[in-house]
Amino acid sequence: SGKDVTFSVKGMTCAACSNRVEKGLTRLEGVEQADVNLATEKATVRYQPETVSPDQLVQKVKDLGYDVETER
Ligand code: 9UX
Repeated sequence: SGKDVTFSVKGMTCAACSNRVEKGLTRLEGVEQADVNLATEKATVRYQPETVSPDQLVQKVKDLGYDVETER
């Protein structure tokens, strides 16, 4: 179960960046899966909405030092 959200992550310039973002998101409570693609600059996260919000996911990425563009 869980919900999926996708947003753009800007400022990743090597594979260690995308791995860092992916692991950081995955370690958040309520995150079931996180995929971060360096080439497309997309993060797709499956999360439990009872536990964590998309805003918190975005904030985590910003805390790691990257910029986020959300889709609408
Ligand atoms: Mo690669 Mo990213 O040396 O913050 S880890 S640029």
